[in-house]
Amino acid sequence: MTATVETQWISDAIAIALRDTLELEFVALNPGASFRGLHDSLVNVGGPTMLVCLHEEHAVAIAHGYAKVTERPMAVILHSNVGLMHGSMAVYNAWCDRVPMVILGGTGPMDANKRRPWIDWIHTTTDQAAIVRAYTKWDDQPSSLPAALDALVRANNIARTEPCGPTYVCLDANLQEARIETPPHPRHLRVHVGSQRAVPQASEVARVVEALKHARHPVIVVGRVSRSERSWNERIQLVESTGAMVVTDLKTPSSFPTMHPAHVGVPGYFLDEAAKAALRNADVIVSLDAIDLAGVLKQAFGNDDPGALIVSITLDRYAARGWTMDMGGVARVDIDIAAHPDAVVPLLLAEFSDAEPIVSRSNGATSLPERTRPESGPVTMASLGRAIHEALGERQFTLTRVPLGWVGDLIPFVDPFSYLGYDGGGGVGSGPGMAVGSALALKDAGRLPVAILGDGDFLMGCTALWTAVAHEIPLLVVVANNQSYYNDVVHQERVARDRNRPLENKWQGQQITAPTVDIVGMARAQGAVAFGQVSDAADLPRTLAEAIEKTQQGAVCIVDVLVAAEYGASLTKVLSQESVAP
Ligand SMILES: Cc1ncc(C[n+]2csc(CCOP(=O)(O)OP(=O)(O)O)c2C)c(N)n1
Ligand SMILES: [Mg+2]
Repeated sequence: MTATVETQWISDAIAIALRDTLELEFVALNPGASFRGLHDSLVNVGGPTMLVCLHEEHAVAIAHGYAKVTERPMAVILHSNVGLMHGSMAVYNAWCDRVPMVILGGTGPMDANKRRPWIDWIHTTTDQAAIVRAYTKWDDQPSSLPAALDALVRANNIARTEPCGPTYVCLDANLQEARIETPPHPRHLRVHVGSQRAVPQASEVARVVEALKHARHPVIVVGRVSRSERSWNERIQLVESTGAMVVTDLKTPSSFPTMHPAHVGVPGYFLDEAAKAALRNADVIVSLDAIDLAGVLKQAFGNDDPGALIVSITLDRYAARGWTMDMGGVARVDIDIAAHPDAVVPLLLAEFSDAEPIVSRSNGATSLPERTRPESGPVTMASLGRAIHEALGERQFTLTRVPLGWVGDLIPFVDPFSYLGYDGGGGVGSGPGMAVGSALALKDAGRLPVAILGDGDFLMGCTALWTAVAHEIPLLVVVANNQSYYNDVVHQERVARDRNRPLENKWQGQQITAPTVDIVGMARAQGAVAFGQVSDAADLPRTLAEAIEKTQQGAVCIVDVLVAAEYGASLTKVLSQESVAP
């Protein structure tokens, strides 16, 4: 803003450093007195562009959604202890999703003599970062301007270093509000950002090349990879020149064209039968940072030895913390490469560059389900998916989220931005906020951001949409409204069967029907344009077309669609298995 204003206060220097040194373009926040100094500096001196949020959980989710697209951190400021507590679930989601994020907080004054009665005491804690330490990469609470700038530079670099994650710097309210006695040393003005990518050992890469050259049925399981178009193309080339088959999932963003003949089965949260069969038939299995590789293998092989040679390419060991089990199980691995998959694929590819493209040894081509138009009657997840796909037409789109009952072939993934994956930590309520952050990152990119959200997810997080309206971030949200927490209905049914209880009781405590929630009203209350409730599939094409058009004109649009409360048989089966549930 007014960059000419002299930086007199410590928070002025911090605000400017966030923008110029850390290169953070946006800061998401809900206000709080513990950072009133920094807030004043952001408003009157400069810094990242402020995004105002109605809940701290949304501030973090917005930064999460932004990082999913850009692979860069957004700054978030969370008010002393209470704001941090509100934001903590979303921090956990960001941690599990390995996205970069720089979180700032306020506390104190730590000098008890300077505390205002009552309020400063209840908002001061001795070790505020303890609330999120188990699922952040690093934290600090600096006591001077130079120390604060150092802490911020370090927080930024650590957040951006793979495996990425959130970092947290707590700024004493008194420190922020103090005058600058000695101007910061110019070294602090140095731009110091960017991640360092670990280089894999050549001998280990050579072993993988040998294995792939001799493999008759290689399978590549793709997990956490980047949004780089180049890496996307390299994966396709590697698959085509090795004749591998590919398994992807809905937990991670689109990583391989789902309609490619080498793509096996339908991406989901768990393996489908085709993917399991491909893995059982494999002689070499290469994991490109698959989430819970041990769990992937367990789904295909149970406790049996897979027989195949297993290659794991992941940096995830560097994201190890003791509190959460988010690293998944310990996989029996034959070749273990500690590097980012995107750094390894080109090295493998180089050894196959002369090879005749095999394209695929697979017969597992997926094809789009038959379209039976015109559809009418009650809406199912399948008919909703087909209608959205149809309405999108030739447009470039990004699905920021799909609901739990989604079937992964309803809308094919054709590029690295087709789909952004799930929420990381399974924390419901993040869908709207993450959609807003992703839509912000996609603004002006010529892509239509589309979030397809469960009603439970929408209702927990829908005030995040106010931020999209307030900051003019176009976004289309389709609510797959089954008027229930259906995921948990499936669980209650399982328990009812085990215990021989009345099956019809599975709905109790799970339905959102008495009263039904006015989702359209909730959306309009945020300033969004709302459509529906649509309950007949015949009305979907027209409504979706109108909503898409309005979104393209710059609106935030919500379409409330009443969908049948049911999941596909395979998801129902795996969800309700013993000890295999989200
Ligand atoms: C914060 C949080 N609370 C509760 C849960 C448990 N949970 C998992 S899925 C789910 C249902 C979500 O409902 P909705 O978004 O409507 O999806 P549906 O299952 O109906 O398709 C719930 C409550 C959770 N994962 N996170
Ligand atoms: Mg629901």
